[in-house]
Amino acid sequence: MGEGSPNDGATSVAVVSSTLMRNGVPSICAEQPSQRAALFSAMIVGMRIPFTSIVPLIVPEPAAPWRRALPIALAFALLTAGCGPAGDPTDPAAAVAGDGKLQELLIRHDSRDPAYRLEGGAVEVGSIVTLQVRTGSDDAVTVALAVAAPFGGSSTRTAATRVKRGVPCAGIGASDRGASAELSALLAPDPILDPANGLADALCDVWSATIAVGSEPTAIGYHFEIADGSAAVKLSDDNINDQGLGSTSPANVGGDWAIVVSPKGFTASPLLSGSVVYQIFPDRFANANPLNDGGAQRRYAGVASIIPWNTLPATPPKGEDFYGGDLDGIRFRLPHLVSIGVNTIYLNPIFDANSNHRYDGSNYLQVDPRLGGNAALQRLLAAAQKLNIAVILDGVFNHVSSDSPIFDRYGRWPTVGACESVNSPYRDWFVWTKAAGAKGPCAGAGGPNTAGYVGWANYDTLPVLNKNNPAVRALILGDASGAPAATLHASPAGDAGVARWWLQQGVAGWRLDVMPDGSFPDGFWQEFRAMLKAASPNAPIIGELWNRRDALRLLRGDAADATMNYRFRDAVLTYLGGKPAAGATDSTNRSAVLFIRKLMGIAEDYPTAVTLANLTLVDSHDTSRSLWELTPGDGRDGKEVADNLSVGKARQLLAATMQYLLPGSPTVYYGDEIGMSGATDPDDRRTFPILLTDPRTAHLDGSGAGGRRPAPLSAARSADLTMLAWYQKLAAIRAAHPQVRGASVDWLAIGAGDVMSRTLLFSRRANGVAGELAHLGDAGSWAVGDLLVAVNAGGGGEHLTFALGAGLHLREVAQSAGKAGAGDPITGVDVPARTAIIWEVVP
Ligand SMILES: [Ca+2]
Ligand SMILES: [Ca+2]
Ligand SMILES: [Ca+2]
Ligand SMILES: [Ca+2]
Repeated sequence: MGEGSPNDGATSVAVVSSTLMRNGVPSICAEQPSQRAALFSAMIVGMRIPFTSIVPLIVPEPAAPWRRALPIALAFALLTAGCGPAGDPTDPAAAVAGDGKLQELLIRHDSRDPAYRLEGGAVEVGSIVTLQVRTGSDDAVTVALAVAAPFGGSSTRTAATRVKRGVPCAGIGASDRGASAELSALLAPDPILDPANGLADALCDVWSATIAVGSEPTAIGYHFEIADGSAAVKLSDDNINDQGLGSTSPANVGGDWAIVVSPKGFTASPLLSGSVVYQIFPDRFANANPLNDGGAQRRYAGVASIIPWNTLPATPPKGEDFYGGDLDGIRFRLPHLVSIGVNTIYLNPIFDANSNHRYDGSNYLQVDPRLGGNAALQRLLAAAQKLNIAVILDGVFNHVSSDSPIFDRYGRWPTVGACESVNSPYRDWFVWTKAAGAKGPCAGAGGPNTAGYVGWANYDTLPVLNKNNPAVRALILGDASGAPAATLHASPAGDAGVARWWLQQGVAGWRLDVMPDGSFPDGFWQEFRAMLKAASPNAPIIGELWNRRDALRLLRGDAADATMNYRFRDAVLTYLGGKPAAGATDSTNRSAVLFIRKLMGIAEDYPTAVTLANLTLVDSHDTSRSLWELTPGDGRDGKEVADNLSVGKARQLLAATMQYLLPGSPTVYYGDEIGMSGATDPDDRRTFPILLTDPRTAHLDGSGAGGRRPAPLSAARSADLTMLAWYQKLAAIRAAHPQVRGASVDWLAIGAGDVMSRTLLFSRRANGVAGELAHLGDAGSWAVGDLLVAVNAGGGGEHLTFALGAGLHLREVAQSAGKAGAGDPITGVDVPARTAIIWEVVP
């Protein structure tokens, strides 16, 4: 609950939910010296401004009594909600079925614990998933499983069956998949194990129910409903971290746990699995040919300008400032990409367009002449293929430019565009908004200027295509019937459709802009996938799926292969100390425990094939640069202060470590690897500084024949070759240890600070199986080549203890701070502030 949070000004606050509840009162209310920390959620209800939010907090004990650790408004809220120096309202001996009470501290479900969800993570069609829930023994009268299929729909309830009665609560469930036993106790704390709760000897029942997931790919949501007379609670996911532990509340405040159901045998594109992806904003990466930069052409209402390399993008962004980057420039810089392990390039849009971002394309079959046209793309594809680099294009199939020939709002094309006449052959390709007689920029039944149209996000430059129109579908998807291509646009592509036609030209696959947009009808992306995979089974399909709900709908094996994993970005940047993205609620929480929980929750949401393919990015053209977020200081001036920048860069090396050494396809936004910074659009789209170490590319700042002199660069904005060396080292480690491209990661330990620690240790084992752990003391379970990675995101050194067993030999492979690690890695090591250390198991 930071400053300016929406509950400011709330006149009434009710605490309705907590993972540590005692008969409706958060147990944290009682100050317990032995309780080192508690994680709880509260629902804040503002009466003046209707608002609800789940607020996650870590409250350290005994270092800071909870009232002092909390924002004053929340502490007051807890007090008014009945928190105070309470006694212990939970008396296990008093439990009775039918007494109208529930022992909420004993109620538990953990989707990552095999004792509670027997088939973890995503499953294939036809599976039966067994779900179990713990209650106090002979406490609850009814336990029901509520299932919503698809996720977010209405629920149907089935009674759970009691399968165990009167067993020690502490013996139910042991560890989370993918985490060591010691770490599980911190990742998924069980209140009965806290001596302060006096529940060590409590007895519990276990209830069980199953879900038959059906025969179609889908996403299923579930929660539990537990009742004893008037005491009725819902046990649902807790919204603190997706999946894993839940919490009880009168309402389903946190939402359902999710089970993704994928087709049988679903595998991601091998082209994408574990690839290293490099994202390029083409106008800003490299300008090989100043002669194609173009002049001051009219662009919508404005005029394009050509800007010298190294100057900052115009603010506010109008899309009219061009730097002259082109595809031949990318081709000349391919060796640089190879040096950081890149084998896939994702290009922001390249088709003919009026803006520098080119999300307003005019012609799906024509590469912008400013980029060198179709011939330059062919040269790039041929050169990339020689280096085993695949090229993925940005598919903007939702909308086109208002200045495109098929729309022709400005009357610049010989075609009769949809905006020009109701009799245009393209009229039904768009969606019209004004009735006859109304005003609008286009021709309507009442004559000129009597019709309006739907533009994406209300931008009038981006008329939305009507994807229900068969001709529009044929344009994108092709026409399986073999009917003649009916349109100007489709004619060069023939019946292939533009998506498949570009595959025939050597493009590997597509990133799909605004994939979840509601204007794509049901089944559109399933048809897109079937069409594309029939043409090329390996063609990657990457969705622009920002939020979890969209990902659950489109990332289950029948639409996209992978997403731009912004959830990974949020987790990494928060942990490393940057500001989380808008919408994140946990700006105060940067602990290793919460970071691990977030990554486990993401992995649990997706089939393994998706986890392998997901683009593990830390920024893109749509976000601030990660270095910007990780650097202390305000604004450009503050972030370019040398001391601040060095903190940010140390953290950036850790971000790269997470990208390159955790499961997924590390995705480097052009220039991250040499220390490019910048706030969000347009500042995240600066020009790539020249690498003076490579004279062959010294002219790619547009200073070639006929070019303009680039602006000088300050030291803070120059290419950082030390950072580049770290990316190159990570690429070399990745290449030498193929298990890094797999899905198995084991979270082994965190630093001495326990739940407040900023230090973590994970392994990537050569024979690793996702979710299965070696016993740490068992040297025999480790193999030569296994990797261990320690990361300390904090500003102070931390000691990390890990007992790997006698006879195990480790060799330090790399250290981001450039100093040798102190201590004995077999039993523990000091990890300096903001440092990553990587070891491998040697004979
Ligand atoms: Ca009861
Ligand atoms: Ca959870
Ligand atoms: Ca150029
Ligand atoms: Ca025209």
